[in-house]
Amino acid sequence: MRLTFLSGSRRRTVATAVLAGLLTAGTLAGCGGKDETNSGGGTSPAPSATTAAALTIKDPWVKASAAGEMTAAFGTLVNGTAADITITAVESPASPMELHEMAMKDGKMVMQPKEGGFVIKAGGTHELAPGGDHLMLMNPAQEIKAGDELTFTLKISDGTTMAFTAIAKPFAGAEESYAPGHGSPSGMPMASSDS
Ligand SMILES: [Cu+2]
Repeated sequence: MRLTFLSGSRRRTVATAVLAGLLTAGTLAGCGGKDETNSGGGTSPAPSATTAAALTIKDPWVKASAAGEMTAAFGTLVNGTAADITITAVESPASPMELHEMAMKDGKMVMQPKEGGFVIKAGGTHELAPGGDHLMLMNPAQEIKAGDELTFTLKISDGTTMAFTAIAKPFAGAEESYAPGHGSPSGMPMASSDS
């Protein structure tokens, strides 16, 4: 299986090369030549994703679930740049998506949309894990079976994106209840309600 996020460091190298190229171009004005601005089919996006190229995710996975049942994607985001990266949204063909955090509401931990998105500090990591921040699949169109590979696209505040593939696996936890007022999920059992 090919995981696009694995190429992060290579793309970072490319980004560095592009930057070096710009500097060189400034010095050798007019050596223009063949860069990638017009190569090939024209279907690939502009090669400007320098920030996204340095954002990677380790061990991405999705909790297997039934069609129409909320579930979530996890992994460890790694910021390889010298600047903070803010993830403002996430998309997937598999489901409408939201960025979620866990928060205390009325004495209970519930999940809710993360105001302002996820911030990954310069050179730092940001864990997405059951019981913490996660990428929420609000309403998967189809059953997500163990072994399925789902693609996700993270949207970054500078306008770039970062796509990755996560594999589905069974998991008994991550059944947090949803904060009231954001649309209530019937059939989302509460992990621990001992109040
Ligand atoms: Cu959630």
